[in-house]
Amino acid sequence: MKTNTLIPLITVGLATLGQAAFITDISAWSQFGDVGFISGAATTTNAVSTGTDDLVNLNLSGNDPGADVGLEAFSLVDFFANGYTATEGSALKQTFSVLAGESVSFNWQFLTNDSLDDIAFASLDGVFILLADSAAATSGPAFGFSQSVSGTYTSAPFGAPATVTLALGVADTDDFSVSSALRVPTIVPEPSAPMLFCIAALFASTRRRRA
Ligand SMILES: [Ca+2]
Ligand SMILES: [Ca+2]
Repeated sequence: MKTNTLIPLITVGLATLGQAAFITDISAWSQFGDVGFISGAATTTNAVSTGTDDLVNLNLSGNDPGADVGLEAFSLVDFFANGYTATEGSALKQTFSVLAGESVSFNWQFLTNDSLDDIAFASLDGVFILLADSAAATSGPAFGFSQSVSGTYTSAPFGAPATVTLALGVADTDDFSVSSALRVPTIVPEPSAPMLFCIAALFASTRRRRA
């Protein structure tokens, strides 16, 4: 697992946050299964590389999604304990430091062709967060998928400095076929929060250190 030391970017808006870095650099994240991009956004799918999960090949990277046991170990979650029988999926994750008062916040978009069984999730220090399931994807076609739904996740502010691990993933449940994707395209402005940290800051700090 790659671990990056965060240079926190504290902001009252978006001006100092590196959206471009967030969108274009997934190399600083640990990856499990199929992780790539859709329209410039970090994206993970549950589509196998051979394309046999779907009528068209929706795999992004050439890497197959992993089995549920591996996905759980990577994402630090127990799907069954949270009501889901995950079969296979993919995820990306990052470990970083937060200061007291900071939150983790991101926009997400769930894309799916599966009307029944797929889920998009996050895991923050092993706490399972359901972002969306197939039934919630009622916003219509997007990026070649038949249904979609978008949202924003913002954690509660951390009460003390901490090192936290955030995973973002998508999984088939109950069966293996008909695929979905989770996009995390942008950071979220939280102008009312005095000590907001967005995950995009991580990418920005990584790129600055590499420069
Ligand atoms: Ca699949
Ligand atoms: Ca599925």
